[in-house]
Amino acid sequence: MTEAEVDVVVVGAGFAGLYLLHELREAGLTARCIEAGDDVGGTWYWNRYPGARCDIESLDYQYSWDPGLDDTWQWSEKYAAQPEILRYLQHVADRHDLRRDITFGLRVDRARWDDAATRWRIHTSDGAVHTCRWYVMASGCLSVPKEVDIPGVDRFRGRTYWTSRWPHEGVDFTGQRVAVIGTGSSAVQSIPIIAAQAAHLTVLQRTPNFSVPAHNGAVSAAKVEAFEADRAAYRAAARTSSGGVPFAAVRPSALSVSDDERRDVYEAAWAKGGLLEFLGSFGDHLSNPRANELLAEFVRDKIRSIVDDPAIAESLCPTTYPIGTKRLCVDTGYYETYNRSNVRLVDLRRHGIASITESGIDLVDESLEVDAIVFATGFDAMTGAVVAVDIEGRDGRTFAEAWHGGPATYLGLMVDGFPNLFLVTGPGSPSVLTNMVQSIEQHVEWIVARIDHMRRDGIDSIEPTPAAVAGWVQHVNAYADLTLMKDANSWYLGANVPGKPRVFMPYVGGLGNYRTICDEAVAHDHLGFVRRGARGIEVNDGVIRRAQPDVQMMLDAIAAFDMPGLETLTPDAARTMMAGAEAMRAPGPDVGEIVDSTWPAPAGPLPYRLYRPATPGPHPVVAYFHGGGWVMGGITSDDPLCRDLCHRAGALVVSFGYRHAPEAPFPAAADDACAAVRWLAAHAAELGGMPGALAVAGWSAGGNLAAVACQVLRDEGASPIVGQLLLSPVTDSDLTRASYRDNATGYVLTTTAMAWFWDQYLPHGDRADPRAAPLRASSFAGLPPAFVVTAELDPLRDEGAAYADALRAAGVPTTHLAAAGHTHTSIGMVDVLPSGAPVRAAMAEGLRGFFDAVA
Ligand code: NA7
Repeated sequence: MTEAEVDVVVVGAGFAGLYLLHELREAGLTARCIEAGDDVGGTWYWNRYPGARCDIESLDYQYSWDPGLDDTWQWSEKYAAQPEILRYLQHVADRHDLRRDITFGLRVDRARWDDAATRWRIHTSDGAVHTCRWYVMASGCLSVPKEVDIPGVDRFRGRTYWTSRWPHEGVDFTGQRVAVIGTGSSAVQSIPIIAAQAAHLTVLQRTPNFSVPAHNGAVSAAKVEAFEADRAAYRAAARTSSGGVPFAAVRPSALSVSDDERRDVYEAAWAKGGLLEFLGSFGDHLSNPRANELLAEFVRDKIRSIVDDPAIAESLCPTTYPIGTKRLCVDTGYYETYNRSNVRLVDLRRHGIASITESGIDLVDESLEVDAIVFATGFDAMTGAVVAVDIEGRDGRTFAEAWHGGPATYLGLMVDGFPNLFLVTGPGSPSVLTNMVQSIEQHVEWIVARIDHMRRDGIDSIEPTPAAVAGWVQHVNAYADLTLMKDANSWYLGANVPGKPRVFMPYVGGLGNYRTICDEAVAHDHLGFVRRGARGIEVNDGVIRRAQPDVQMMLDAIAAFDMPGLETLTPDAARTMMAGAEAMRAPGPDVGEIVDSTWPAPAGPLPYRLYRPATPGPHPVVAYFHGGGWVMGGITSDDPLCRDLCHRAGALVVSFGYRHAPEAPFPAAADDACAAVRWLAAHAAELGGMPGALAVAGWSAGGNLAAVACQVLRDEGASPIVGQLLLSPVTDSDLTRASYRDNATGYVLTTTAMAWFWDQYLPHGDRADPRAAPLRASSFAGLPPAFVVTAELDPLRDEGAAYADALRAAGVPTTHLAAAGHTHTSIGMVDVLPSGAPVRAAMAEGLRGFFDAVA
């Protein structure tokens, strides 16, 4: 057995492996690249089927790291075909003399981490062992074909072909009867060419795909002009873009324009061709089901207009998933092919495959005789090539164990327990949702910079912490949840491979955003990583993106305004600022009726706003108290939230005005809140409420007032309150809890603003009075059942949790919902931040629970 030592072993000599070799060499490191194929190319080495071409325009789908390369290469087509892309990669390998560091025709079978030696030992198919400090899997997202899950493949006496393993010498189908199984991108590209050659072609389709025309031809003059005007700026724009391709910025909603305008935009995008332009023709195709359906129906109409036979056209129309949630195909004459007399479409949803036979394919109701079968059945995508290697990390941990419930990575780049092992375009990175070449370049540069840093700073090993991985997995999922991407049984989800865990693998947050996050992790002293070496063990545990993705976008937008802190304003100026923000927000759902009136508060009449459900009454009743730190706000300041609660809980919500500090300091607001509940209990029936079914609810300072009202009315005896819903409530005047430090700044409500609110509300008196700080109550027994919501990124988080604990300890039935990744304000941002909707649904469920218990 031979044993060779290099600094880095790289698996795969495609776009990623070649660039890695170059960068490692530039950094003065030794590297060995191991490649199963007989030459460079990766995906473009293997996928040689007829018609194989890239669905990203050639000018974008090329390296940007070697500007001189651009002068030595000219693409012949807008979308380059596989042979040309392969020639390009061969040209790059020649230009930089990369082949001398590559061993071809070899596979990596096993990889073992030797902790004592801080080395990987890589076992290859020739029996050799390569020892290295760093091990990089640049093995591709679509490189392991999916196993064929149809019985009888071995019995077939004709020829079988896989699009992903096409014979190098090509295939001549002249005079043959051919069957193609599958209708993904590979099939959509190859079917028109096979149909033109074969005597007869049968396409076996299980799920139709959406496809848009490529309109291939010469590279567009406009594109060349944009690139040549300033090459560096063009590439820089690609690097920070969402999809890795320079693209016009934010587009409006498809629902914001008239039908005619929308049709014009769609027609123009169809005439131009290409998937990014088409899907991106409006901004909300992948997030709003109604917008998506408009685009989907446009394509279906195109299919109906192209395909002569209406029944075949309907079979080709996808109806079971949103457009764009499976990779949108880009074709040349695909739908037209079904007008040929030698082509037949078999819809497997109606005539399933029973088995493959000696002479063809048995459907459940028919036998097809064919000479050749083409499997265009896809890949074990994104994880297949990684788990194909038997990898054992620290303490014998295997990838199979680490990814038991689905792939889990930090930034798509590293996995806990596998030191110095890097993935290129791994699950959890933008990869296949972007221009792969740009994503690859970002990964390669980040990885080589880490290796360089380790070498310079005497660090032997680096790996992510389990918390960093868990946090990233949660972030990737939360982002996907904001889109429609999980609504299709796609290979992005692993849904095409039987038994594979359903986890949405690519990061939908976009390349530019992702690049910022990767750089931020490094800039924050390698947040989420453990580094071991000469300086000892450095653990910087943490989660890089704690906020929900939409909450983070909101925080970024707010930060851009650079608004003054509340504590720097007068109360009136603070009120004006809050009112200004209210004017810009979405209104929230419709309710049956809204009535504004007044109620007789202790110091004179105050306003209330009543929200009545659209359903027939009488309804259970909620006395609601708005937020605003006892200083700001009013009966309409939580309007969207009140509408939402009314709509979801089917309850009559009455938002009460109460006196504000500093003009009316403590206990004015508390007294008003208690009086409001007593008044509502007495007048519920007249307002259309259900007697005996009254809950209190409130957000922030309003949550404080709701909690206080429960205590005061309990102490009065015979309280009418059947439940309390407290959203991020103020429960204590102690501002030293951990959440006041963790979330002191950066999440809208700051610790200093909270101190300022207390100074307005209770400037001189006793802040330990339970009517101000209900957590200081001497007893919590006998209080109404509670539903307490706390937000992770809120200074008030810990006092809300403490209140829930105190209630529970006193035997009060209590639900505590700790909303991950939310701030003090985000849960109430109805129709603005989708991630708050599940929390509000749970709150409404909580209210229903209070009422059901007394029904
Ligand atoms: P895809 O997109 O995964 O397509 C595979 C196709 O094969 C798809 O239509 C599948 O139908 C079909 N398929 C898979 N197994 C079967 C069986 N057992 N019976 C019938 N049909 C089957 O792979 P491609 O190679 O076309 O494209 C992969 C990516 O490469 C593409 O997205 C681009 O990014 C480039 P199903 O949808 O599962 O019903």
